[in-house]
Amino acid sequence: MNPPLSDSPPYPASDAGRSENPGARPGPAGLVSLIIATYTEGETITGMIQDILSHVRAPVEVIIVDDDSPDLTWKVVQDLRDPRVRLVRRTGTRGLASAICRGILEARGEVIGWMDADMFMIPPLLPSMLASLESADIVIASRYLPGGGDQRPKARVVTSLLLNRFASGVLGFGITDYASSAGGILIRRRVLDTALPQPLGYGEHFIEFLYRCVRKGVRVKEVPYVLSERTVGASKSSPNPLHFFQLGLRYGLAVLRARFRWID
Ligand SMILES: Nc1nc2c(ncn2[C@@H]2O[C@H](COP(=O)(O)OP(=O)(O)O)[C@@H](O)[C@H]2O)c(=O)[nH]1
Ligand SMILES: [Mg+2]
Repeated sequence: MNPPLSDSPPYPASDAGRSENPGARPGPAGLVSLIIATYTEGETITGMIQDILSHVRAPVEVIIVDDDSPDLTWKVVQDLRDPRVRLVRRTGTRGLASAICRGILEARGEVIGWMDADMFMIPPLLPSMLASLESADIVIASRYLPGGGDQRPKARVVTSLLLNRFASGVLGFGITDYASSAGGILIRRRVLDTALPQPLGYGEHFIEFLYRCVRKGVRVKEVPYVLSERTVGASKSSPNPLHFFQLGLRYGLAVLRARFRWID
């Protein structure tokens, strides 16, 4: 049984945004750190980085965490030679969640976000997501609010919808798109003083990260977005139906684990 919510210490409601624990190398005031984990994203990454840099007015650092992609994604990023873009090239390991966590270790911003390399619909939303952070600690993009949508192939749309309905029913707190915790999310840095994502698996453990945050009183806001299918590159989560099914199962189990695991 989880402890009742009233036992949770009140979450700091100040709008200052700055963590009291800014990290070893704090960045300039107002810095926004945006993390993209990549594996074989040579065709998408340049456009994605350019879109981010053109839409975000605040000082920004884009952190790419590439797992030594055979298509040399890391070299594409390196060749941009843009001081706002930082590259972490990991060798001998793979994994979306651990790559995002590695990016969080690098991040110097007061605001930290992560998104997929093929989520081209997110950069134009960043200004309004950042504005929403003024009255929230976490902002996530949601497909299931009025104005949102999912334009991918039907099997993926239905699986995601069922999974998110399940997560919303089991975990609650009015969050409609728990799965966006793995991509399409901005957090204030100080949220990391309250909960940390686990560097395990694909995106499933981020659901628990988000749930732990809301249980501890972190204010979460959702903004609608329309997810479309990637037009270049290949999906890593659904190379075949069996893999996709297994992943769906892992997400379902992660929801139950999040709900019933004792938290600190
Ligand atoms: N660093 C790293 N990134 C990964 C890995 N697997 C997937 N990604 C990235 O995770 C994001 C989501 O992957 P994607 O193929 O779009 O999966 P889908 O949207 O679930 O079909 C993309 O930015 C991928 O490049 C991995 O093993 N390592
Ligand atoms: Mg994708």
